Amino acid sequence: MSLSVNKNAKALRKGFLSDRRIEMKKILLMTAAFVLVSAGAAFAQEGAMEGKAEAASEAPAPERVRAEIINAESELVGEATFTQGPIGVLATIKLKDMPPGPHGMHIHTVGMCDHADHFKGASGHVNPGGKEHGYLNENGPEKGDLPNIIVAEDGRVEVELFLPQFNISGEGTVLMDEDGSALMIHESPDDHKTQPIGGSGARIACGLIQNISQGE
Ligand SMILES: [Cu+2]
Repeated sequence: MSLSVNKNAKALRKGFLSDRRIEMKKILLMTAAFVLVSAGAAFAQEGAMEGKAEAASEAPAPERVRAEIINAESELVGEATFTQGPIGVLATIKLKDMPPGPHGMHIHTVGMCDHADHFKGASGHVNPGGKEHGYLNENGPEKGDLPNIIVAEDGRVEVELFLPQFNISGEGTVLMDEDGSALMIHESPDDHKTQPIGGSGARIACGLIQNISQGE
């Protein structure tokens, strides 16, 4: 664009176009047309960029969230991933350095894992329906109830679990609600019946469920 303007200016200085007014008109018309086309293209591009900005402001729902699991000494002992499926969430949980044997495990309502307050900040089990605790309780279960994990003698355990009662985000019961949620592991087995936590005792490990990238 600027090149053709320069050419025109040079030509004008030489008096070349003064003898050829018709040619000049043609060139000017062509230049004007080019300006219009350029302006149109720029406008279209701006529109496209605005569209992109709008899409970015509505962040897409996360399809996978993670939790780094810490023990009561705040040491990292494992991790969990929660992947959204067509109905519900598929979880994988890997732990090490845990006391062998069965341990109660639940989704607690608040995304907070502070070992200094014995993970109490995570509050109780997710239970929007006001049910009683336990899979084997006729007035249960709570949505946050999960099966026990059974840690091997070497302190490790790895499980895959389907949580049809949860979605990661959106409507209904979701892991990523306003105050988040936490995966909690207790000292003792959950009998799936006794109130309020199946007799599973102290909170020994906690994973804050977060929308963070895989990092792998
Ligand atoms: Cu619990």
